[in-house]
Parts: sequence; C-alpha cells; structure tokens
Amino acid sequence: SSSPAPKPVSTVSPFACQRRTTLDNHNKNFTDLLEVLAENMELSGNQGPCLAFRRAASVLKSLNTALRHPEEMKHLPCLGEHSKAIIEVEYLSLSLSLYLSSALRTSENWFSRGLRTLEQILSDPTIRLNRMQTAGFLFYDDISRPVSRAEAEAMKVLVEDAVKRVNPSARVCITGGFRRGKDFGHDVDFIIRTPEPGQEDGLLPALIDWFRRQNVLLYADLQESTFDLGKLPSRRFESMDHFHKCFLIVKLKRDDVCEERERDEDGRRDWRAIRVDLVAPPIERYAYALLGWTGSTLFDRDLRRFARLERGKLLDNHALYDKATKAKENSSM
Ligand code: 8DG
Ligand code: MN
Ligand code: MN
Repeated sequence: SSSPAPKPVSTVSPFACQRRTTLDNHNKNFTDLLEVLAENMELSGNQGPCLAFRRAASVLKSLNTALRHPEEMKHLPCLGEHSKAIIEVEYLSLSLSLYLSSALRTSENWFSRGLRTLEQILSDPTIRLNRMQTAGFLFYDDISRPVSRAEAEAMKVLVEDAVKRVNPSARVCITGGFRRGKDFGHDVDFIIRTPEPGQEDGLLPALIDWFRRQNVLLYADLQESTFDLGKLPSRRFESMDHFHKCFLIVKLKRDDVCEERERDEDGRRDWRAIRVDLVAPPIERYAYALLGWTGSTLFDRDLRRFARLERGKLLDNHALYDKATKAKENSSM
C-alpha cells in the first residue's frame, strides 16, 4: 500500500573535502534556512550548534538533486537532530519567517533598549564598540551589501596597481569565495606573492600607506607576522594563521566598476565601501596559504580533519606535518 522507499542519494562523504563542491545548489530552500540559523548561533556565541548547521548546509549543497522526501536524509552524514527537524518542518512548509525572526534577536535587543538609530547606538556608553565595529557601523549600509564579481575585479585592479608601486615583482591573486567561483561575497580576499623570501616584510604597511595617500582608505587593521615555522604546528590547530595580513575598508569608485546598473543615484556619493582582506605569506609557504585562504572555511576544516583522521598528517595554513613526528612534509616546497 505504501509507495516504494526513495532511492539513496548515493554515498555522501562526511568530509567536505571529499564531496563535490558546486555552485549549483539544488537545496537552496533548506540551506538558506540552515545558514541563517548558523549565523544566528555564531552571533550568540554558540560555536557548536553553529558548526552543526553549517555542516548540514554543506552536505545538502553537495547533492546533485533536490531532497524529495525527508526519508532521504537517512542516507546523509552530518545531519544532527536539530537540522533534520528543521528540514522536516520546512517540508511541512511551516512559515520561513518563524525561523528568520530568531536571527534578528541581536538587533531586537538593541531595539528593546530604545536604540533606534545608528547615532544612538554609537553614542550609547553601555555599548562598547571596538574600532572595527565602529568602522563597520559607519559604513554599515555598504558593508552589509554583497560585493559583486565586477566590484571584486575592479578592486583587484586597485590592489594590483598599489602592489606594483610597492614591489613591481609581486603578484596579486584573488582568494576566498571569488576564487571558488562565487558571484557575490561579503569581502574581497587577496593573497600577495613575492618571489624572494623576506620581500613580504613591510609590504602591507607600504600598501596601506599608498591607499591612505590615494584617499581611498576608510579603515585598516594591520596584523604583523608571528610566523615561526620552528614553533609549529601549534598545539591548538586553529584556522587563523601567523602571516602578515590586514583587514581593510576601501573606497571603490563606481566609475571603476564595469557593471550594468541603474543611473538614477542622483546625489549619492560616487563610491562604495568594500571590505578587503590581504595576506602576504613568505614565498615558501605560499601554496599552503593559498589553499587555506581559498576556503571555504568548512572545506578547510574538513580537509584538516581528513588529513588527520584518514592520512595521519597535520595540515594548517603553513605546512603539512607528519602526525607522529611533527616533522614537516615536502620541505622542498
Ligand atoms: P565570503 O567572503 O564570500 O562571504 O566568503 P569567503 O571568502 O569564503 O570567506 P572569508 O571569511 O572571506 O574567508 C576566506 C578564507 O580565508 C576562509 O577560508 C578563511 C580563510 N582564512 C585563513 N586564515 C585567515 C585569517 O587569519 N583571517 C581571515 N579573516 N580569514 C582567514 O585561512
Ligand atoms: Mn571572502
Ligand atoms: Mn575574508
């Protein structure tokens, strides 16, 4: 009497680095929901549930078909009870807004404290914002708007031009989501390649200086290198690395962007603020840094987990090590 059981969605690896990575997401209705929940968990400091939701979304993204029945989830790894429940509820087409509303809790909190405008939030002495948050708030509208590929390409021209002036032999490569082929991102990530060891030193301060003199720098947070291969791998295997890097907010002139857009922005400023990340590893660590900065974060995380559990190696943004001896592999790289 019952309909035949649905076919398994083939075998899906629990490691993101062993799954197909595709921009062709057949389960966007579920993954959007899971990602909103993940972000909400992250904002409220719940790392564990955040990771669980991200994992579940990543698994669904890798499928080459849409989930047709909750039964199919039985064959999928990394779906916790919570994620499964959410997917089932979505099947029952309960209102999406029920869940979305929980993501708004942080802003609701401010709202309930009577803070209605940006100015009020910025001037409230009980809300302490760090410099990054302040800069983020000042350009909130711009920064919360996705960066398009055309804008990323225009930013690349800007960065390449700056790098050329600071060190003509250095090369710039887009990393992060744009290197993975995404059409939109929350920032633009670049890795800078210098051909000789040591040339990475001082490069970022000089770049920041150049941007500042061009009057396009809105915010800069420079992190000098703490890289010491002798002290690695560190006991806690974090995703953060020890290279020279900086987090910037840069003005991008609208006229520099080759993109179709409505021309009715009368009176609006002729630039938008864009978040830019730059990293400048020493040349002999370039390959590992490029791999790490290409992401995705979950792909990297699982690549490390895979290396450790399935290959007996330790991988980070600096090197690949033998798990037992902690000796560096491929030292000729
Ligand atoms: P998006 O900007 O399009 O939203 O996504 P994304 O490009 O994948 O994420 P991202 O937050 O810009 O990070 C890009 C990659 O860089 C991600 O895999 C994490 C990686 N990354 C490192 N080390 C560091 C670090 O020290 N700081 C930051 N911010 N990212 C790092 O490997
Ligand atoms: Mn990015
Ligand atoms: Mn980034």
